[in-house]
Amino acid sequence: MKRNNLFHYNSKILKVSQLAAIAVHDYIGKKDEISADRAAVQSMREELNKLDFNGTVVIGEGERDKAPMLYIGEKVGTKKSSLNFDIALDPLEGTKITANNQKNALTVVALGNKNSFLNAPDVYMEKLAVGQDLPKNFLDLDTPLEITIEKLAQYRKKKVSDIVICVLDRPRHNSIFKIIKKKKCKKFLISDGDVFGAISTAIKKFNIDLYVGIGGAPEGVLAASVLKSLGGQMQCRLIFKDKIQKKRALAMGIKNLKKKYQIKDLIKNDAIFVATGVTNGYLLNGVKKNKKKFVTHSLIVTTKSKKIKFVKSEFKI
Ligand code: VTB
Repeated sequence: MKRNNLFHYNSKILKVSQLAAIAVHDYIGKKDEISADRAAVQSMREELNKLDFNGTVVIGEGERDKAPMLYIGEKVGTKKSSLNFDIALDPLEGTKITANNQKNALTVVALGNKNSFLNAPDVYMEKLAVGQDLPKNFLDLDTPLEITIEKLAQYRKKKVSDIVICVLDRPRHNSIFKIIKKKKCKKFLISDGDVFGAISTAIKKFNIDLYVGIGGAPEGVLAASVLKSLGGQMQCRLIFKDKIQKKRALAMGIKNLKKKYQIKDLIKNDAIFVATGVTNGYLLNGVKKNKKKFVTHSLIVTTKSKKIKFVKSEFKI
């Protein structure tokens, strides 16, 4: 198989995320997370099954017994092709945000050659992310955050008090908030949606220097595919709350449960990442509907293009 066959799927994968956002439109602000998520999942599954490849979901909607569709290991595509791809997806990144019509909900899909993505279990993950133009291996989860902030200020030629740090607004991050306060840095709080949080560090207009905190592991892998393409850095470590989660991870092939993952461990090969706005957000506008059409706002970034392309599309009703 030619390596670049993957990139023939750019527009097809884009459409999968656009149609999922359209499917969710009617559930925005309806206080029903489950139905919103289900609409995105069903649409993605239907559309992926129309594509001419053998796809395997490696990052998906949980385990087979818990999620009826798009579970880890599920086969998608027409399955009649000789092209084998892996798929990482978060059909609705921000179910709560969607249900409450808040900022930043996205539909997210990434497509990669076989074994491109770390097969991460659906557990929490410690994450650190920064943008471009920093020395190799800049991040280390075991370095005290104060020191990382000071080093970052030095390399960015900024005052420590001008360093902007994005964090998910959760009580589990209280120790991070204390450090941010002590160092007088600027906090960029997000209520949900840390795919955006991590990738924002590599998109100049947000002026975010560092993403730090604990979010979902699937979201970590998805963000890593963007950071790999844009030249950012990330370090992550899985967090297991009990023996059951550890056992599941071992069964999925994770050998070292304490491993600190770099981008190259999370994304091992070429990948395409697409996202479409569901609600208005920092990154993308949400899906809009009028009498005649839906209007979607998406982005696509690949390890080949190495830059973000924004796409606005119209779909007749
Ligand atoms: C994380 C984050 C996601 O939900 O999974 C978070 O990675 C869940 O965290 O981007 P809590 O369990 O603390 O709510 C998101 O913010 C949205 O899916």
